[in-house]
Amino acid sequence: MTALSLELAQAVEALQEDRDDAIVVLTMSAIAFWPEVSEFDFRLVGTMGAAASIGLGLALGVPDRPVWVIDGDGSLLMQLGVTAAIGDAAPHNLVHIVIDNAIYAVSGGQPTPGPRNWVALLEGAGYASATECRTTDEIHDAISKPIDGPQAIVIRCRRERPAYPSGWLSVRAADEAARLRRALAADRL
Ligand SMILES: Cc1ncc(C[n+]2csc(CCOP(=O)(O)OP(=O)(O)O)c2C)c(N)n1
Repeated sequence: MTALSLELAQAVEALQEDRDDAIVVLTMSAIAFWPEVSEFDFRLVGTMGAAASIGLGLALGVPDRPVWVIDGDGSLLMQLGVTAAIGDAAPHNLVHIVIDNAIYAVSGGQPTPGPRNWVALLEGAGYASATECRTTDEIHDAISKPIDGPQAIVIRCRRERPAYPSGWLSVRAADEAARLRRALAADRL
């Protein structure tokens, strides 16, 4: 098995290149390296594990747009039950992207108790498909597939704590929710 070489920032930049008209809920390190914030983004700082629940609600409420959740492996593990809820509700437009760097990077780099096989776990929860990516080409390839049922993309990154830009944590969930609500309301006029 080759060593993992993909940097988290590279993975996140590759994702933004392909976001098109998706609503994107992102949490943890992904927020720090998301190149440009759109009115259709919801950045969740803290509340570990809630990003996927918020994304599930959005996917059900806005069925005509793709909804992406960019999650951390540690965060998802904190509220793994949401995967069964996603499998059960089966929103056709949800893409659950798990950034698996095998650590809790934000809180200092402690190892996460990652599952042996994320793909099997997410398929077992009822996702229509689950794909593992280790390069930006694999990410573009996985994202370009038509969404049909909840889709999981697990991105295996280097196990390292990135150098965070200053001030990246100053994001308020209430502001994020208000901006996204305004954008969705304007979109429906
Ligand atoms: C319930 C709870 N426990 C612990 C924390 C402290 N904490 C904040 S961020 C974080 C790590 C998040 O890890 P992960 O989701 O894998 O994302 P990464 O930091 O690797 O980007 C932890 C443990 C928290 N916010 N909430």
